[in-house]
Amino acid sequence: MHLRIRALRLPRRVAFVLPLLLLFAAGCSPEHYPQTGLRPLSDYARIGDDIQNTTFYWAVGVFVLVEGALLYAIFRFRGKPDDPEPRQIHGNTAIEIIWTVVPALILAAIAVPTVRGIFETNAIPKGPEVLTVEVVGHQWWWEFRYPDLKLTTANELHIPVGQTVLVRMGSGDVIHSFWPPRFAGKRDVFPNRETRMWFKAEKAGEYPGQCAEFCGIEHGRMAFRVMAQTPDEFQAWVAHMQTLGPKRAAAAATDSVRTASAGAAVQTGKTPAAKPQAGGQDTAAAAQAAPPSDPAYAAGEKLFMAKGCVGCHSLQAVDAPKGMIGPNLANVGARTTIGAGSFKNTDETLARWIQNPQLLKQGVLMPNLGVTPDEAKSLVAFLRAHK
Ligand code: HEC
Ligand SMILES: [Cu+2]
Repeated sequence: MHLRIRALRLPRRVAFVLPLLLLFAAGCSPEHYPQTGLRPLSDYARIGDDIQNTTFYWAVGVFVLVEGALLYAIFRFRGKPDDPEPRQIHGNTAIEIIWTVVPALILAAIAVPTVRGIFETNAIPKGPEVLTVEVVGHQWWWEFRYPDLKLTTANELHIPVGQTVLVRMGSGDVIHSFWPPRFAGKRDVFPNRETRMWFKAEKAGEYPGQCAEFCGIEHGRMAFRVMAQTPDEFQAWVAHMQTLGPKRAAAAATDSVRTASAGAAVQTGKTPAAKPQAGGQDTAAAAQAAPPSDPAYAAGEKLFMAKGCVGCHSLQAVDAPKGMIGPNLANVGARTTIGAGSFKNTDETLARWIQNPQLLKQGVLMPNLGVTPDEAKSLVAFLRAHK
């Protein structure tokens, strides 16, 4: 009687648990949660993904065989009330050899690609086509430096599709972990020690990344975005960023209309007479020069100095000083997010951030500087023009 009731209860439990499991699995949808390591978009990520798949299929095979044998034995040899006691046995050399040798062979089959993958991912790509990026982890944001291009930016890593990127990583404070899941697995980032990874992105797009090592109160808001661009788009971005140098900053400060040629000079490393590059860049640089005539911009610029923002933030992308406490703001006006991927970069959030960063990101290492709403408006106008 008791047994019959339990047998009846089982389907109800299944009916309850199954939808829950389905709901759970729906949470894995890569469209809504793009921060996934299961859809690789680089050669490096594919190495890990292939090993994971190999291991997974072996595991499924083992699961089916073992559970199948178990279920078969349970049903085929189940006891009935008046069965005699079965024959008692002890040990079976043949079976023991089989269940030792077969798993050993399976483990070897998994170990070979795994060890090969470890060596492949640890190799350092060399050659003129390799783009080196330095990643510096900070509490709680990411600094990206391009030593060969002399560029610095923050929280948005621009890379060209189809070109191998060598990522050399370090930390300005505690241990972090750099994790751009579509392109590579997690790799720890240490103070005073360099770690590396490399990858060649396969598809243009904007992809999320995240610090993956608990590093303090705002670890959860230490995200970044990978902007994978076509080679042409990337070159245009580099050319534009190279107009955001110290000369441009100086020229803008004196309200010079010649900013465009100064920008071009930084870009080519030659005199201002050097031939301008693509026409679009000159207009971009000219647009940069325009804002100083806006009174809000001028007021914002004064506040940026007076409130001490300048002590923690650099406004030049070219040859930016190292070891700044806050993110580089040379192109902050163009970035999609602020607060290391935490908030959309709208004028409203930017103003709220400047007035009270602690309110948006508790414990953040940017102090509350007592900026009034009006002052914040001017600072937003100033920063928005830096793009
Ligand atoms: C003591 C150093 C310090 C000072 C002074 C400072 N900041 Fe910051 N700022 C930071 C740090 C650190 C962050 C990064 C916070 C984070 O995301 O965890 C930051 C972030 C920012 C960001 C967001 C950047 C991004 O891409 O996420 C903006 C904008 C900004 N600060 C503007 C200002 C302005 C304007 C002032 C002056 C009113 C100022 N800061 C003063 C340290 C400072
Ligand atoms: Cu971190």
